[in-house]
Amino acid sequence: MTIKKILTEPNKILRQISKDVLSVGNEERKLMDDMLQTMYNANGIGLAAIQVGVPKRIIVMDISKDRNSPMYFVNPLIKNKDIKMSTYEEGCLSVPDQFAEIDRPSFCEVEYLNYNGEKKLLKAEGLLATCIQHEMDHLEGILFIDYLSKLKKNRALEKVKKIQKKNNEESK
Ligand code: K1U
Ligand code: ZN
Repeated sequence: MTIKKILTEPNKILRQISKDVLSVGNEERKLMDDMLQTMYNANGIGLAAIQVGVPKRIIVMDISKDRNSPMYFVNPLIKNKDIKMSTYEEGCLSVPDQFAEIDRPSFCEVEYLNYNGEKKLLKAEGLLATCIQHEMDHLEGILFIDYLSKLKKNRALEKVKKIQKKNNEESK
């Protein structure tokens, strides 16, 4: 398995709309394996394929404490969502070290294909619902900072650029 580079803001690739997967084969399963390793390595709870530069509608997640309950979503579709909203402090591996409270529907039902290409339905609430909606936004080129005011979004982006500059200087 390969640990891939996670793209960070600002990067136009992150703003692409990802394409449907026509069938779940070995290439997609290898991508899901690599994405999962990449996510675990970065201490994340979710990752969309576009974050490693692949514009396919594929997501991996693991919200368990012991990090041994991976979930794989191919071509996920929201079938139903609550009008009731929940607030969660979100982060994103593509917007390093920035966190903000974001409101999202507190419950959703998602239809998707699993690792073996079988059709499944997931009823999600709590962190699971928040995470799957955050990851599905990535498939549309949307980042959680897009929900913030212009001022807060620009502040977050400036901080990310500063961190990146510092990291680049340290690695020289
Ligand atoms: O980059 C990503 O899409 C992954 C992201 C997923 C996510 C976290 C929190 C709320 C919604 C979606 C992360 O894993 S950020 C990593 C992180 O620091 C974190 C981990 C667990 C809970 C909160 C943040
Ligand atoms: Zn994210």
